[in-house]
Amino acid sequence: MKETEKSNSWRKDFPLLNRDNLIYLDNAATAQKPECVLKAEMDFYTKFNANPLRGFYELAMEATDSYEDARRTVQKFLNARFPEEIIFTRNTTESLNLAAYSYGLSSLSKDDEIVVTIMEHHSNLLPWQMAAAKTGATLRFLECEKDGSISRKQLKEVIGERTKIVAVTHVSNVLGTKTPVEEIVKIAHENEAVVILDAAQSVAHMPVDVQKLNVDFLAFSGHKLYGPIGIGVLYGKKELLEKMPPFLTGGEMIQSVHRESAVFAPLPHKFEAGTVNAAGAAGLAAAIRYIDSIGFDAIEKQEQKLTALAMEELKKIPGISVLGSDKPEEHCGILTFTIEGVHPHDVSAILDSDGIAVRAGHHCAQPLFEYLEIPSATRVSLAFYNTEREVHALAESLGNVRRRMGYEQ
Ligand code: 7TS
Repeated sequence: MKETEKSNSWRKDFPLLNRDNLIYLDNAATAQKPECVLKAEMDFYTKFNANPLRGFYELAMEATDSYEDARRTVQKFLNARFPEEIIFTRNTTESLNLAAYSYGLSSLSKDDEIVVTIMEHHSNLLPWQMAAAKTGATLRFLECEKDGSISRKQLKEVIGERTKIVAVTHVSNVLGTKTPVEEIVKIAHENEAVVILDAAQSVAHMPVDVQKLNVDFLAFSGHKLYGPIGIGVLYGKKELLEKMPPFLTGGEMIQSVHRESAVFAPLPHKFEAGTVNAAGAAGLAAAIRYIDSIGFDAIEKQEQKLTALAMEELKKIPGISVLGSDKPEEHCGILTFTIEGVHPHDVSAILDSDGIAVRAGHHCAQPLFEYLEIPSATRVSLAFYNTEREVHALAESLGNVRRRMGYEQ
C-alpha cells in the first residue's frame, strides 16, 4: 500500500497523467513531463529570453548563464570531467550523426571496421552505414542470444585490430536488455577503438557515469528523460572532441571569419552552430533535478516491481510470447511481445480502445526483427509513475484481445 501511495504522489507532478481514460505505457518512445520542466521552459521565455551567447546586455547574459548552468547540470548528471564535454543537440539521432559525420568521417579509412549490435535502433545504425559507405570501412555486427545477451566469445570474435569504432546501445529499445558495456569498452580499448554509447533507453532508468563506464562518446535525448522534446546531448571526451572537425557550420560556432576561411570557437561551441535551444536546455536541467530529487534507487525499485508484475500477468495470457530474457530484472521496464494470430497493430488498437497507449511495429529496429524472424511486435514500456492498477488494467485488456479478434480463447 505504501509503495502505491508513493507512486501516486509522483503522478501528481505530471499534468498530462490527469487526462481521462489514459494509461500511458509508451514511455520508451517519450516520457511525460513533470510540471517543474514545463515551468523551467516557461521561465526561460518569461524571464530570460534573449539570444544566448551573443548579446552583451544583461538579459542576454542571463540567457547565456541559464544555458551554461544547464550544461553543468548535465555534466554532473553524467559525471563528465568538464562542462565543455557536453554538447547540446536536438536528440540522440543528431548526437549520433554528429559523432558519425565528425569523428567517423575524419578517422575511418578503407581497411577499418565499425562494430554495432544487431539490436541497434536505426538512429545508431544508419549514421554508421553512411560512414562506412563514404569511407570504405566495413560494418560488422555483434549478434545476441535469444535472451538479448551478447557472449564474450562474440565480443572477442567481432572486435579486433581493424575495429576503429564500436557504437552500441546501452539498453535495447525492443528487448530491454542491457549490453555488457564494461566488457565492450575493455576489448575495444585494447584494440585502440573508441566506444560510442547510445544511452537513449538507459539514462532515465539507472545512474550513468561516463567516467566509470569509460566510454568515449555517449548520446541521449532529453524527451525520454522527462525533459522537453527538441534537446539532446552528446558527451565526448575532451581530447577527442578537440581534434574533431565541426559537424554543422554557421553562426555561434566561430571565433573569427574571413572571406575564404574561419577560425572555429573552442569547445563546446564549435559543435553548437546557430541559435541554441536554451529553453529546452533549461527544461532538461529541471528534469535532471527532478530525477535527482526522487533518486534512482526509488525509480529502479518501482520500475522493477511493475515490470515483474507485468511479466507475471502477461505469462498467464494464452498465446503471448515475451521477447528477450525470462527475467523481469533484465528488461529495464520494456516488455515486447507477440500474440499468436493477432497483428500487433490490432493489439495496439484494441488496447487503445481501452485507453491504453502502447507501441506496435518494428520499433525502428528492423535488423533485430529480421534476425529474430518476427515481422513485428507490441511493446509496453513502463515508467516509475505507472501503477500496479494500470498493469492490471493492461493484463485485463490483453486477456480479451484474442477473443475480440474472434478466437475462442
Ligand atoms: N536510440 C535508441 C536506443 C532509441 O530507443 C531511440 C528512440 C533513439 C536512439 C532515437 O531517439 P530520438 O530521440 O533521436 O528519436 N526510440 C524510440 C522508441 O523506441 N520508440 O519511439 C522512439
